[in-house]
Amino acid sequence: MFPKVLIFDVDGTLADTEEAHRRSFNQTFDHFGLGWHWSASDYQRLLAVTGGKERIAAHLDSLALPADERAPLQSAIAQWHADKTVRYAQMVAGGAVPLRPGVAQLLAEARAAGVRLAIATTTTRANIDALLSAHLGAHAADTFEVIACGDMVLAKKPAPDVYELALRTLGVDPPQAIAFEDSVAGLSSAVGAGLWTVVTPTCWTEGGDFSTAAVVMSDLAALAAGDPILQTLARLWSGARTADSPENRGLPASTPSARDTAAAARC
Ligand code: XBP
Ligand code: MG
Repeated sequence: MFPKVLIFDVDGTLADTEEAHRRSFNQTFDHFGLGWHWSASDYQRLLAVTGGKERIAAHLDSLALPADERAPLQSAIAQWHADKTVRYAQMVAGGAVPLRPGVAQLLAEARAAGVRLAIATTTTRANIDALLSAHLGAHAADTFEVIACGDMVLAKKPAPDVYELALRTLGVDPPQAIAFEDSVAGLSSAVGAGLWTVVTPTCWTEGGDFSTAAVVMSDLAALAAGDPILQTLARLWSGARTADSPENRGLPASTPSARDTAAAARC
């Protein structure tokens, strides 16, 4: 028995994108002469704030500035974020950020099995289109029946809104779906929407409290031990639906793939 739909987070789940986001933010800050630079450790801390515009605002709030200096900067955030989005989209459109291990395989298996696919993310549609077209071809966005983005809901993750929007648009109830996430905020959002959730942390999000996840592992390829990923996933998911307690947590995480190790080094 397969779930009706798989709902994927984007950043950190479909691809380990946050280094590209960080570099894009810093290029924008340079371009506008702000004198800001987010190091990897700055950015890992700032990732607790979901949404690029909100992240910039949080950084601005942390600066000791007189009100008459702060106000014009606050009103420029949308312009800076638009510039950053163009830079990020150009960076990923060229294929600089690969899909994470197992993602392409699971998407292909799901399509072949008639399992519907959707996205629920905090990022923008422009970023999604750039990433997907780099890896899934010109009609990449058609792979996902519903693409729910951050600016389509009032409250971004960890609020459940973006997953609830995806489920409502799909016309699917939570028990018929599986969510895939990489972060604590994303897990809270998916679980808040009632979803059985697989977490594959990256070096930016590892070490979070993933205790409400159904499965936590280094990447989706770890589910491919001998069987198709979808088959292993469906077995865990349907087992969880029949068993009282979620007996599927804590699967032996795979040894980090070379790419994950590289990502860890980048972090
Ligand atoms: C992660 C986020 C996003 C990205 C940056 O999104 O919180 O804000 O870090 O993208 P996801 P934007 O839900 O896919 O993990 O600058 O477009 O917000
Ligand atoms: Mg994410």
